[in-house]
Amino acid sequence: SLISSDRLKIVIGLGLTGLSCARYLARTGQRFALADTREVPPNLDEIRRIYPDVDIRTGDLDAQFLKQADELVLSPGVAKSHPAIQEALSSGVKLIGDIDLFCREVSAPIVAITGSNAKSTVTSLVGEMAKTAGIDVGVGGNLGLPVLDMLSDGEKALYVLELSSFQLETTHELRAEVATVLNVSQDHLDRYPDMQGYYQAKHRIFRGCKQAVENLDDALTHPLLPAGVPLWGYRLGKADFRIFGLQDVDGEEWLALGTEPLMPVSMMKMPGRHNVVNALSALALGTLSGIPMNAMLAALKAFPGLDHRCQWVAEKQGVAFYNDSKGTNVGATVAALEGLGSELKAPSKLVLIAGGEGKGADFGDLILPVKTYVKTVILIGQDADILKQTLTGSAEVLMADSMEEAVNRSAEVAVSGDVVLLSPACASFDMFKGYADRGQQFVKWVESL
Ligand code: UMA
Ligand code: ADP
Repeated sequence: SLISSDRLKIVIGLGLTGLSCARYLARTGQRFALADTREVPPNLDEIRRIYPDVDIRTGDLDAQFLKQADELVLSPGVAKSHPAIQEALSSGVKLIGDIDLFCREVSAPIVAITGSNAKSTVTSLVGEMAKTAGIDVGVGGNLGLPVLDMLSDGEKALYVLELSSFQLETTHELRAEVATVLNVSQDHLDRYPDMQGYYQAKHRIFRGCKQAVENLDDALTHPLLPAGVPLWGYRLGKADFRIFGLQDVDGEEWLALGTEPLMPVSMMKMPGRHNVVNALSALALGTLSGIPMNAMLAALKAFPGLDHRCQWVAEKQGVAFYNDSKGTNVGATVAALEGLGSELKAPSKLVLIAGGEGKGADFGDLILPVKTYVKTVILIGQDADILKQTLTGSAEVLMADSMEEAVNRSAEVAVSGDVVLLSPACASFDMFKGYADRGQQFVKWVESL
């Protein structure tokens, strides 16, 4: 039987991560069992067919079963506070995640990126910079490609990893070449009762790192490092020694490092001020991982940004429509409002489509940017009423029952020069399959205006 005196790993979760762990453990000849808290997790029959000799348990986790493991390999979607997991831990079982398994195997340098927002954008951009430089790079993690799946066809020269706080909670030995927390704002209050636990999970990214990057405009990104670990920074302000920032060159704004101008901001394709921040952080991370500057700047000029992140959709009668469906928390929507709003010329304003599942968040931080940049807010979804209470008095507030109605009303209230922005500050699962589905529906109705 699988349960013998040999070292045993129990992989908890049969999603993308759990299956990548199973593939890796099978490939490397390690003993493992599988568990999932759901009675019938997706693809269960197929998984049983692929691993006929593996013990697979479904339904509520059983502490006695888990205690037989040396290590539990926990998927990010399962909270480690689960009583059966806690009981196994107190009897001496170790808790790890797929990132630990990956780090044990890999000797190539790792660029490790976390934050409440902008992770996917910065991870993809650093990946593009490396590719432009001809570096054999693996780009994955929370972005969608589980890290262990990047090992199946041999080791790369460089890895750029997007890491969530859930993944970092179970990570012990990252030892990144360069690590960063991009920003910290409220999210996932369903898993973290307070900001402290969330902050601490994110800062685990710096454990054993060789170099680090901080966002000087967000004090919560500042790492506590052992003496001698180089710390670089960036800010939407003056560049300096080891600080990426901005510089005026003959009245034109340039990205800069120290006293050296690098490239005019206007040459970037990504829209909005917040993407200037993202460019600066990618330049800092790329520099510390040894990517040549000319390749980084070429990649930056070419990178249009990712779909559903302040993505330009269309212009209709002088009104531009932007899809920021990935704006799934308050911090993201604040960045999108300031990012696009600060580039508008008076009297033009934003029309904001927002709402959905608020995940228990406090929407108060939306008030100031809505007052400053928004003329009309159009609300959809489960928590529309809570948003309405918060934002009434800061802008005109309208309610809509569907994305179609929201888009149609936005087109009625916007005049030439205005910008319509979908940036919900909420999760999408009340009305849509996910943020991508929500964004696609927005695009569909905009195109049919
Ligand atoms: N689930 C159970 N019981 C289990 C296992 C999972 O109910 O035993 C549920 C979870 O609650 C969740 C779903 O199944 O609703 C998926 O969980 P999972 O841990 O199996 O997730 P994976 O499919 O492995 O995907 C994970 C990340 N998902 C989560 O962290 C929830 C993916 O990030 C990531 O791309 C993938 O690993 C590869 O690294 C997604 C995400 O939403 C995009 N991340 C959150 C975010 O970005 O805000 C953190
Ligand atoms: P993540 O992977 O962390 O969710 P994304 O790159 O997918 O990050 O961007 C998600 C959203 O975060 C975007 O749609 C935008 O609203 C917001 N955003 C982008 N850049 C920043 C930034 N520098 N600071 C705060 N929010 C940002």
